[in-house]
Amino acid sequence: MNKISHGSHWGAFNAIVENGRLVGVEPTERDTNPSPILRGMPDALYHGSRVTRPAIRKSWLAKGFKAGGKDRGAEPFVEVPWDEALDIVASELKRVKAAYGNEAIFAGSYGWSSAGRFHHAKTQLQRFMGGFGGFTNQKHSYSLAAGLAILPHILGDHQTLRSPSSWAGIEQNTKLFLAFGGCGTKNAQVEPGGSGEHTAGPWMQRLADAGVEFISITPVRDDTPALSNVTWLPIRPNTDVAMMLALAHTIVSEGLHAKDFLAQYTVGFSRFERYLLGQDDGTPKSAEWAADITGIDADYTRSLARRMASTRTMIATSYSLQRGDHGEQTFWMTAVLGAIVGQVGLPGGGFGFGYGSMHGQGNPVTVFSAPALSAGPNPTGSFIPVARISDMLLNPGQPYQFDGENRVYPDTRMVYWCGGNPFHHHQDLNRLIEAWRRPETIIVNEPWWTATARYADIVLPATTTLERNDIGASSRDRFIIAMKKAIDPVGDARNDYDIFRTLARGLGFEDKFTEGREEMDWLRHMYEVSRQDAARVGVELPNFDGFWEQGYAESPAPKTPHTVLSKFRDDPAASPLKTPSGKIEIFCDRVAGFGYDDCPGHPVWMEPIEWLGSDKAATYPLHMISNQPAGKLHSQMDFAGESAHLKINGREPVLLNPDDAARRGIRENDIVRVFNDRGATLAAAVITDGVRSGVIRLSTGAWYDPAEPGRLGALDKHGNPNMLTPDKGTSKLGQGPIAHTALVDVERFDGDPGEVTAFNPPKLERRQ
Ligand SMILES: Nc1nc2c(c(=O)[nH]1)N[C@H]1C(S)=C(S)[C@@H](COP(=O)(O)OP(=O)(O)OC[C@H]3O[C@@H](n4cnc5c(=O)[nH]c(N)nc54)[C@H](O)[C@@H]3O)O[C@H]1N2
Ligand SMILES: Nc1nc2c(c(=O)[nH]1)N[C@H]1C(S)=C(S)[C@@H](COP(=O)(O)OP(=O)(O)OC[C@H]3O[C@@H](n4cnc5c(=O)[nH]c(N)nc54)[C@H](O)[C@@H]3O)O[C@H]1N2
Ligand SMILES: [Mo]
Repeated sequence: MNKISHGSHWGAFNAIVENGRLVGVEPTERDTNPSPILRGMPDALYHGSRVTRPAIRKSWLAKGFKAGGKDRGAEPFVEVPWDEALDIVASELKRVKAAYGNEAIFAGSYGWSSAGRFHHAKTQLQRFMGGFGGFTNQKHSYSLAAGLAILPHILGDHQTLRSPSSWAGIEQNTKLFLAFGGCGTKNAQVEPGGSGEHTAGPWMQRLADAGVEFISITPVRDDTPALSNVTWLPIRPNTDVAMMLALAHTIVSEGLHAKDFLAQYTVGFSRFERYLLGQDDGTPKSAEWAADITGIDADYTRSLARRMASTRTMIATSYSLQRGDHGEQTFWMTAVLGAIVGQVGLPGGGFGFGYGSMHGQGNPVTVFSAPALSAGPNPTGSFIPVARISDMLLNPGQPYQFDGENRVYPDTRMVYWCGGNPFHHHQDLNRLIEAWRRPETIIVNEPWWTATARYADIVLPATTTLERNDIGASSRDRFIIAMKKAIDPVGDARNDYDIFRTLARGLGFEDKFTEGREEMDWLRHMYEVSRQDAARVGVELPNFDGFWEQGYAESPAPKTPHTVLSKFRDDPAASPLKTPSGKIEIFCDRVAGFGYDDCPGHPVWMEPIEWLGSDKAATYPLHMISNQPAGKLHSQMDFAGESAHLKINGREPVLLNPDDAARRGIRENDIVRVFNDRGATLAAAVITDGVRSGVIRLSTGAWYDPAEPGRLGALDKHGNPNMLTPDKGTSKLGQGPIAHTALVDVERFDGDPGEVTAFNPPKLERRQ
């Protein structure tokens, strides 16, 4: 038996290997709070849904791109040898490039793939495509599109988001912690580059022990752990800006606002104040005004506001709030509320984003660059905002607006996805399926037969992280993890690096792609670059061999807590923000100058396209929250371990309030149909007073499992919430996804739900 050091998005661990087979996984000794996601790995590795050989959709193999896209997802695949598959891919690449140019190749390939920084699938694809002359990319992320777009305008950059004040400073200073969207610990067990130990759970306990009081403002109780000192405020979804305005209104109208701070560190308060007090529109944004919108008692809001003004308060907003319609406003208003309270830049005060959303949030930031592979330049410069994929495919050549620019969608002929799952992550999957029929050729590298693979033309089997050597690292984690190869590739799977290297060889740019390095040369190179950078700031890391031997490298925790914007507070002239004014832009001329009706010059409450206060609620009276799943990362390993364990008779659980269930005659564990005019899905009812009435929670990640594969509008059998979510941008500014904005209804399903078949591979034929 061998124990082999490895790492994942859900933490570092040891792979236990016997006779070349993975037989178990165990968390490292260091990790006092391991993630439940880990235990699915052995099952997932050898699962029947692995792609084991290159496969081509039957009619595409016969007719090439002339096969057309309407039967994607419905046809069998034919397995072919690697050489043949790669020759076909190379000639398709050449054909599309020659006929339509590199912009016609969409390789944005959004997705998390694995924690390893070298075999990072999307980066490998984009390095390859860059060498091939370029592609159309995606900008920003599904996680944070609206927030990433708005913050540079109002705060100059992303530092308040990427490195919010550390837990240590909160423990020592904060009295009141306002958690919009809650402050959960399960989401915070996950990090793009992995982590050496899980810190958020232990930190939350320490904060509770230190007497920090949490106000958890969210429709779902378990968004914040059940610690002492937690008050749950079950707000109506997507109304947080109204609540924040009401808090600001009380503070300002009672003269409790930080007038000196506002004068010295911000611009535009007086314009905003007119709006807040209703001096132009006749509507003061008072606690009473907000109560009708949010469902939160006005007296409570007022007393909370007074406490915020008189005690050290952290105003924390989770990522989730900006994944709703007008999501930009939630982050902007968070910063404005923080400025009004006036504790920005003080330890434990001000505002922060994403505590409880991601492992790194609140962790100390390393002062050197973590090992990483660069994708290099994209010669075309072409991109779309991350979540506008269906819009792009459906509307080639059409204009759209984005962050002050007038842009045009490219004409996409080929899609290449490597390391992501749009049939998991994108909203309104029926619309995606329609859009997905348009390109001539779709190529996917995948370890598993996800819906994205099944709806492709050419599927190349990729290894998983345990089948290769890699390095896991993040700038917000003290550990660099050696991810050592534990087993040989499953089936005929190949590393993405090797797939692209072979393609690059055929296309004449292998040396440019590999830079003459093999896998271990790359790891050594990436590590050494980082080690030298660390040495420059006085952090001594072991050399590569020492690191690899030990299985990890550790850098010391900083002695003093980090407080975001403290330099700006200490000396705003010497350390101005990178905004035009150098200050926090409460009113932003640049944003106002864009003239967008859905993102004006200061934060405002705007009704989302769907919410419990809208007319549409008469037809679809329940607001669906589709949060991140507890048992898995997105769609990964949905069929294994904790994720499988949390399903009810194989279907995804949907949380319903007892009143909403009783009104519909729904009992515990009933199969229910969740539906609206975009689609429908089957899930299993869990009845709990832990969700606000009028709200349901169906976590993301259940693999799309159509009752009639390939048919538009087919019923999904398995609980995928993206059957129901709207595919619209947050605003013209951010164009981010709005997954947390969706009205639905639920009914008991008495028909034949059919078997869950998502995890069976498609029909595979062997070559005649
Ligand atoms: N309704 C709703 N939808 C959402 C969200 C929501 O809150 N609600 N959240 C959104 C957010 S924040 C995100 S980040 C996205 C996540 O969306 P994704 O990142 O697309 O989701 P994953 O399931 O992690 O997809 C990664 C894919 O990469 C594959 N993979 C793993 N390792 C490798 C490898 O080495 N090589 C290759 N080629 N492939 C590999 C996995 O099998 C998997 O299919 O979802 C978004 N979608
Ligand atoms: N276990 C696990 N952890 C993960 C992931 C995973 O897939 N699995 N994914 C990771 C990724 S990629 C990301 S981006 C982060 C995302 O981190 P977040 O965006 O913070 O996560 P969510 O789970 O979407 O939402 C958190 C909670 O916000 C609440 N919420 C939703 N809408 C509203 C609203 O309008 N108002 C209020 N007040 N609350 C609302 C919901 O009740 C929800 O449970 O999580 C990361 N962590
Ligand atoms: Mo995300």
